[in-house]
Amino acid sequence: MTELKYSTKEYQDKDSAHFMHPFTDSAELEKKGARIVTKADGVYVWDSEGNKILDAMAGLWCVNIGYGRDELADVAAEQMKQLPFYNSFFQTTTPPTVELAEKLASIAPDHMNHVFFTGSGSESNDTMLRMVRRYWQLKGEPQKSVIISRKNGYHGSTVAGASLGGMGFMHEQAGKIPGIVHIDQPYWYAEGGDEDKNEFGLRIARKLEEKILDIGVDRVAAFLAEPIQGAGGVIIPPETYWPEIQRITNKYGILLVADEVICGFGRTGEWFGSDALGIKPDLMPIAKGLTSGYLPMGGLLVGDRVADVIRNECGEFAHGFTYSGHPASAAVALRNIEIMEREGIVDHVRDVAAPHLAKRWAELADHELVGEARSFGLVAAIELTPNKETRAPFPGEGGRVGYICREHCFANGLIMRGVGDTMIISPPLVISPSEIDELVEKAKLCLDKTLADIKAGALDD
Ligand code: PXG
Repeated sequence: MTELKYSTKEYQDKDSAHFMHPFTDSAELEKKGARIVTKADGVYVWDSEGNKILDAMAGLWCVNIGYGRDELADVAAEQMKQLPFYNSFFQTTTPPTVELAEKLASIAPDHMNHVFFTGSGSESNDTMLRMVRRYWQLKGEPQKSVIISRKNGYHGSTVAGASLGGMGFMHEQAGKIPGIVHIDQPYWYAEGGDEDKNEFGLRIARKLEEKILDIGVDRVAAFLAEPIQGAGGVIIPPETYWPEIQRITNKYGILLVADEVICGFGRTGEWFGSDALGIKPDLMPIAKGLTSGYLPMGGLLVGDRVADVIRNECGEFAHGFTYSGHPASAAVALRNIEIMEREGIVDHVRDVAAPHLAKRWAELADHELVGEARSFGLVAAIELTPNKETRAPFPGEGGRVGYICREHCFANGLIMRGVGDTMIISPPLVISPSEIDELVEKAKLCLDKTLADIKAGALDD
C-alpha cells in the first residue's frame, strides 16, 4: 500500500485551497475539512485516520462488484500498455470496444443490439436527447421534439442532463433548456396521502397521458424515467405504475427511455431494472455499474426501432466524444461483466442478498423515527419522521435530521446517504448476508443516536 504524502490536515487544507467539489458547499467544507478516503477492499473503505467504513453506497451507486479487484487493475494496465487510447471517429475501432459492444448486446433485452459509447451517465442522457430528436427528424416529424420526464428525477449534471432531471434546485442555479417538461413522480410515501398505493400508481402514470394530450402528441418525442429513482430518494413505484406508462407510450407511439445508470448491471436482481420491472424501453442510458466505477465510462443502449433509422437513414450522426469507446475503459467494462457472469453476481443479488436485505431492512420500520422502510434488489430507503402515523415531515427546513443521521453513520463505520430526511443505501452487489446484518445493526444504532440528539434538542433552534 502506497504511503500517504501528507497528513490528514495537510490534505484537507490543500483540498479546500484548490479543489472545487461537486454538489458541495465549499464554505462549509472548508470549516470542516474533507474526509479523505485512502483505500478499499470488498464492501469497505478506509479513511486517512484508519477508520474502516462499510460503504453502503458502493462509491456512488457504482462499485457493483466491490473494491479490491486486482483483475480489473491488471486488464486496464495490459490495455494501456498495448493501446492506451485510440478514437472511434474516422471509421476506426479498437478490439476491446467491439468485444464490449457485442457483450452488451448479449445481456441487454433482445430488441437492443447497439450501443453508443460515452464517458458518463450525463453524456449518455445528452446523447439520448440528440438521438431522439434526430430520429423524429428522420421520420419526417421534426416538430416531435419535446421530452417528458419527471419531477425529482436525476439524469445528470450537464446542461441537458440537469434539464432532463427534475431537480428544481439545479434548474434555479443555471437555467433549463427548452423542450423538456416534467410530470409528477410515483412517490407514494410522500405524495400519496391516504390513497391506495396502486390507485396512486395508476393516477400518477396517467399524468403522462394528460401531458401528451396537453402538449399534442405531434410534438412529443419521448418519455424518460429511471425504473427506480435513485438520487431522488430510492423511490420504488407502485406495481401499477410501469405497466400503465408502457401502455401509454405504446398507445401514442412515443419513445420510452429507461435511465439505467443506477438500476443497470445487477442492482435490481436482473441485468437491468427494465427486466425486473417489465419495461420495454427503446433506449437505455447506462454508466456506473458498467465498469463498477473502476474507470469512467457510459453508453446509450439503442433498441432496433431507433437504431434502424439512425444507422440506415441518418447519414453522419453528428455526435460523439473523444472518449467514446475508450479502449482501457472498455477492457475494464468487459472484464467487469465477465466477472459478474463468472461469479453469478446477478443471481446472488436476486436469490441471496436482496431477500436477506428485504427481511432485515424491514425491521427498521419498527424504529420510532422511521415512517417507512422499503427495498428492491439492492437499493433501499428509510423515511425519517417525527410521527409514524401521519408520516409528517420534521418542522423547519427538510434535511436536518438526515444530515445528523448521516454524520452518525460516518462516525460509526457506515456510509448511508441522506436525501433530505430519507436515508438511502445501494451497497456493492457482492455484499454477503453477514455484511448486510452488520449494515442493518449499524443503521439501527445510528437511528438511536439520531433520536437521542432530537430528544436532546438538536432541532430546537
Ligand atoms: N442518470 C442517473 C439515473 C444517475 O443516477 C446520472 C444519470 C449521471 O451520471 P454521471 O456519470 O454523469 O454522474 C446519474 C448519476 C447522488 C448522485 O447524490 C447520483 C448520481 C451522481 C451524483 C450524485 O445520489 N447519479
